[in-house]
Amino acid sequence: MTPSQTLPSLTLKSLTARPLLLPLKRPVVARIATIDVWPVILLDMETEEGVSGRAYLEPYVPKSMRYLVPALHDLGEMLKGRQVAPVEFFQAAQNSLHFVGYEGLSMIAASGLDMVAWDCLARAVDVPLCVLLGGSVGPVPAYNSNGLWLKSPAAVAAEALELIAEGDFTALKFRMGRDRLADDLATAAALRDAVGPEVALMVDFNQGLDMAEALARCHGIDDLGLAWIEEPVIYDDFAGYAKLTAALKTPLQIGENFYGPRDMYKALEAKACDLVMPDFMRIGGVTGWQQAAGLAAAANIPMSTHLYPEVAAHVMRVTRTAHWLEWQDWAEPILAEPYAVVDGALQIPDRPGLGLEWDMAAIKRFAVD
Ligand code: SMN
Ligand code: MG
Repeated sequence: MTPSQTLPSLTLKSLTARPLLLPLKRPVVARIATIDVWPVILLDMETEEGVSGRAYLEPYVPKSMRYLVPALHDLGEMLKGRQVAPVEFFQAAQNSLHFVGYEGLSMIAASGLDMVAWDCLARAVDVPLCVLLGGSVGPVPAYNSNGLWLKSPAAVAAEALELIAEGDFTALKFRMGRDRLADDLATAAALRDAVGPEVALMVDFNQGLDMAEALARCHGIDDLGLAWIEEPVIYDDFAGYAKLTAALKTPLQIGENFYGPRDMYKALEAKACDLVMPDFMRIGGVTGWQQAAGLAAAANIPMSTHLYPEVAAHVMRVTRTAHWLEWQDWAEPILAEPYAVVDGALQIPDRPGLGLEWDMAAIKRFAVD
């Protein structure tokens, strides 16, 4: 049988990056920072053949958009006229910035380019991204990470019920790092009481502790039956993490600050964690994720996602050690058709690519210079 059509070859025409500031329904209140508006950079890739790609970045800090937007436009200019080949684009972007270091903002820009290029390619062949990657459309188990910041025990318990109701979730993440261990313990008790024994609970310290505090605090919560303890100390202290991992019964989770698969390799080599959860803007988009997923598979380490729930859903369908998808709805104000959550699982829509379409009126409303 001969194929009915040849694979389209796409030629990059332009990459446009548009900065937005979105309101957050539940502001982020962590030990190291408070965030009440959520920066989002919309990425639109156009090709000479008329196929376009869409993805976004969410770089936490509004002023970082002033550096990332020109960097993204520059990468688009650099690659203009070339065949859209995400793996090659990612490599070219990294190579072009290597002498200033491939981590930090360089990696975030390269990851954004990568995600939008993958979307473009999947749209060109008219299949959902997970299908292009060799998987199939289906549900992806998720935990709700929309809230449960550093509030009072009663407020956390009440909010937990709202969060479960957002999609019949069976897992939630809450934050710790209050002034005293007793306050964190009271919050955990109120939360468990509200949600019952079956809901899985993850805890995130958002890097808020030093090693001495972390030893005391993590031992103090080690008998609560938590699904994981995330980032108790500063993200790159792999020696400290190795010590905690060895000392604790509860699985230790890190990864949202791995800049590329090499960082994850170093963390695994140092036995710095039991679980990993790379973030798409830091691990290197879809391309970096795929490389990291190979490492996790070889090491038999469960792999969860961080932010970017739509990209996360697609790659989790082809991740050998897929664990939990972190669900947030923070980009939804600008999405025309957000993904649905059913029975605690994110549902991949049967649309080409990532299937993201912009709500143009909302984009106008939230645009910044
Ligand atoms: C987090 C995510 C987004 C903003 C601040 C903190 C957090 C997480 O570390 O894992 O969800
Ligand atoms: Mg975290």
